Amino acid sequence: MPAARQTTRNKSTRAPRSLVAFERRGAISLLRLERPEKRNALSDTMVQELDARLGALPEGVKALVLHGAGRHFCAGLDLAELAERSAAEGVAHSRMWHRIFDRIQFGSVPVVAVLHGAVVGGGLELASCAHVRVAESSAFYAFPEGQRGIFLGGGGSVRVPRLIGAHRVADMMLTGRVLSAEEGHAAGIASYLVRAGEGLAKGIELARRIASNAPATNYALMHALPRIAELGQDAGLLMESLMAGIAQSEPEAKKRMRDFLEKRASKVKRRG
Ligand code: 1HE
Repeated sequence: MPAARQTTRNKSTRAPRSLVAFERRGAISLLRLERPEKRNALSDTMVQELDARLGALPEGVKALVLHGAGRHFCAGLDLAELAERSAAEGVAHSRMWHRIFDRIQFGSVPVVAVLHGAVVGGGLELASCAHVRVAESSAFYAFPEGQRGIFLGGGGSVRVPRLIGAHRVADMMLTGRVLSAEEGHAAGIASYLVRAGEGLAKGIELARRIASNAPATNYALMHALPRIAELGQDAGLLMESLMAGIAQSEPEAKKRMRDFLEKRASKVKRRG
C-alpha cells in the first residue's frame, strides 16, 4: 500500500483523544481538563465529555476533584467554535452549558475545584459550579467576554454574583479587570489559597474529608442549602426544618451521634 493511503487509514482508526481524564482514588475521583495546548478551552466535545463522565460515576465515588492539565485551569469557551453561530444556535449552546453545569452543581457528589493560572470566562463559570474552590497563588480571574463583545453564557451571571457580588462581575466585564489569586480569595471566589503546586494535594485532602461525611448531609448541602439561601425567611426556615428532620432520622446520623456521646468520635479542635 502506498505510504499516503496507509497514513489516512491509520488516522481514521485511531480512537478520539480524551479531553477529560478520569482517575479513581478510592472514595474520590479526579476529573482533569486535558487540553493544555489550548489552555483547556472548552470545546463542545469537551463539555459533552465532562457531562458523560459525570453521568457515569462508578459506585462508591463520594466526591470529585476538578482540575486542569498544564499551566492554566481553563481559558473559557473555545472561541474558534463561536465564530459562525446564529442567535438561535447561541441560545441553544448556552442552554446546553447550563444543563451540563447544573449537573456539576446539583449532581450526585460534591465537587472541589482546584484553580491555577487562567480561570477566565467559561472557566470561571465552570469553577463557580463547584462546591469548594481551592486556588493556587498563580490563579487569576477575568471575564474577557466584555472585551470580546459577547456576554456570559455558562451560568456566570447567576452563579458568580452570588459568590462575589454583581458589582464585581460588572467591574470585571466593563473594565477588563483581572483579579489576582489574593483578590479572588478576598472577594470569595476561592475559599482556600495555597502555594503554587499545592492545590491538587489540598483539593484531594478536602475531597476525602467530604467523602467521609454522612450522605444525607452532603445531599442537604448540595441540594437544599443553595435553594434555601434563595428563599424568603418563612419558606427558608420551613425547608431547613424539613431537611434537618430527614438528615437526623438517618441511621448514619444516629450512629455518629452515639459515637460522639460514647467518646468514640473526634471533638472540634481549634486550628494551629
Ligand atoms: C484558545 C483559547 C480560547 C487560548 N479559545 N483557543 N476566553 C478568552 O477570551 C481567553 C483567551 N485566552 C487567553 O487570554 C490566553 O490564551 C490565556 C491567558 C488563557 C493563556 O495565555 P498563554 O500565553 O498561556 O497561551 P496562548 O498562547 O494565548 O494560547 C495557546 C493556544 O491556545 C493558542 O492557540 P495556538 O493554535 O496559537 O497554539 C490560543 O489561540 C489557544 N487558546 N484560549 C480558543 N478561549 C458559554 S459563554 C463563555 C464565554 C467565554 O468563555 S468568553 C472567554 C473566552
